[in-house]
Amino acid sequence: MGSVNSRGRKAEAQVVMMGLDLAGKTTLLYKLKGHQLVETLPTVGFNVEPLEAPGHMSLTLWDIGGQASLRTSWKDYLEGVDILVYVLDSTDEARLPESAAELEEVVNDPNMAGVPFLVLANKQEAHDALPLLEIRNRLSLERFQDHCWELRGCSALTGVGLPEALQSLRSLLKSRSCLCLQGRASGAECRHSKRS
Ligand code: G3D
Repeated sequence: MGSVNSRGRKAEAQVVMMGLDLAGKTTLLYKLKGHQLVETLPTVGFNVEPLEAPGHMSLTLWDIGGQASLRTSWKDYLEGVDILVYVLDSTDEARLPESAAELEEVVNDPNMAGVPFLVLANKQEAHDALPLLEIRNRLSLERFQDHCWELRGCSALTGVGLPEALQSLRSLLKSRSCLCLQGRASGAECRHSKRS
């Protein structure tokens, strides 16, 4: 994965989106692309789209199918990844433990060493969405001390939170090359930056 420009730096950041099926990954991908809402079908394999994001950020977004039968191949998409976006359905309390277990498995993959990740708690506009703080606690995000990460709420349906999610992507991508400072915030955003 990845292409290199004349300065020897990656011209496009490779962004892999994972999460359980029905979390809203495909909806998110096409909303970010500025498309009208599309009727989604379960992703068999992956969807991939280039995205020019604000701040001259060129991304290649990989939306990887999240059905249980496809999750064994998730690790195949992690080689050369620049950042992981892990999407979860904030209304699916029943599958939160399953989602947390899959996140742990992915983050602990050797290809994820030093790779930051962004957790997007999707469907936040729904009346039964779990609050961000509760999601942070239920995912035990604090245990991922060896990675820079952020948690953000969003709605792929309405687009609320997506500009902020892109900002997080930008700062997490920068964190790969910069000295990180320890920092946390609560409310709309939770963040952990690895101490180098
Ligand atoms: P996936 O790619 O992670 O499997 P999809 O998920 O993008 O296919 O979305 C699964 C379902 O969740 C879709 O509903 C989609 O419309 C819905 N969805 C996606 N994002 C949001 C959101 O932010 N809010 C709400 N309320 N729903 C969302 P259907 O009914 O087509 O299965």
